[in-house]
Amino acid sequence: MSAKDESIVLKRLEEAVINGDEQAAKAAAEEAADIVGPTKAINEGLAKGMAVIGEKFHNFEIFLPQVMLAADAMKAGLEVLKSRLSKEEMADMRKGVVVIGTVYGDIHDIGKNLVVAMLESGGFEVHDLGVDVHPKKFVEEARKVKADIIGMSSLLTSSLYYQKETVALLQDMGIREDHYVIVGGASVTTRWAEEIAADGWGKNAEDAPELCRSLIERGRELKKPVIKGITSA
Ligand code: B1M
Repeated sequence: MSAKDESIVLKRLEEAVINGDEQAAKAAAEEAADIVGPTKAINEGLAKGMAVIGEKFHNFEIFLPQVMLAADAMKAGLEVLKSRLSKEEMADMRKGVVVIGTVYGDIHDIGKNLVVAMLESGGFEVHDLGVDVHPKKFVEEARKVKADIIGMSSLLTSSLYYQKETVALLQDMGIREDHYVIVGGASVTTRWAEEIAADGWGKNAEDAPELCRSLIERGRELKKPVIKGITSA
């Protein structure tokens, strides 16, 4: 296969995501897996498309329904490509393990689902617990899958408390150091993240992979938790 064929098929994947076209994403993924291999197809096709979408959404050039269609197309392509990865490639791809959900009492999941899509396209193994997730469930699942990061989304001011409760539970169990905690969602501020001693705060879905990557890469050398909203002050 020529370099031209490779760039054509990668572009096709990228555009399928940008256009939110699931069928095109699946077809391009099948083709790309044979031509460039699944890893390159994920990193230089699907993820690139999702990055473009994130940027456009951030700049108000597109609206939420387009982002969600793109996320669905990305997932469809990812399913095909993941099935073609070898065990070694799977391990190489894995940037980290994230357990994520919307907190107890809150059923808003649109933003959380976008964060999940961004993290998956960024190479993270994501365990999505859905909505209305009790602190105990976050902690149990994080221990079970040996998560690097627990991510909690909250849209309701009345449910914010459960982010705090989850951090407190980790502390009470003596396992606070085992998992980074990141928080996000419309009701979450940097001040709140600091108050509950979270390790990070994500303002936007597109920030989430960078936030998780930076936490994992900097590892436990951090003497104290660092609160950072990547695109905000
Ligand atoms: Co409700 N709702 N809602 N709602 N709803 C809000 C949140 C509200 C602000 C509306 C308002 O009053 N102006 C208000 C909350 C007020 C407050 O507490 N401060 C509210 C309320 C009060 C309620 C009910 C109580 C209403 C009622 O029944 N009386 C009820 C609560 C139900 C419950 O949860 N128990 C309710 C119900 C619903 C619907 C079911 C109808 C629906 C949710 C559908 C669904 O999610 N499947 C809904 C919706 C759609 C909204 C609004 C209109 C939109 C939320 C949304 O999806 N935004 C919302 C008003 C608003 O925000 N303008 C509202 C788009 C989404 C992409 O943004 O979720 O912020 P967001 O996610 C962003 C970032 O925050 C970030 O990335 C995303 C993309 O950039 N992010 C993270 C999110 N999670 C992250 C996690 C991270 C990192 C980044 O790391 C872990």
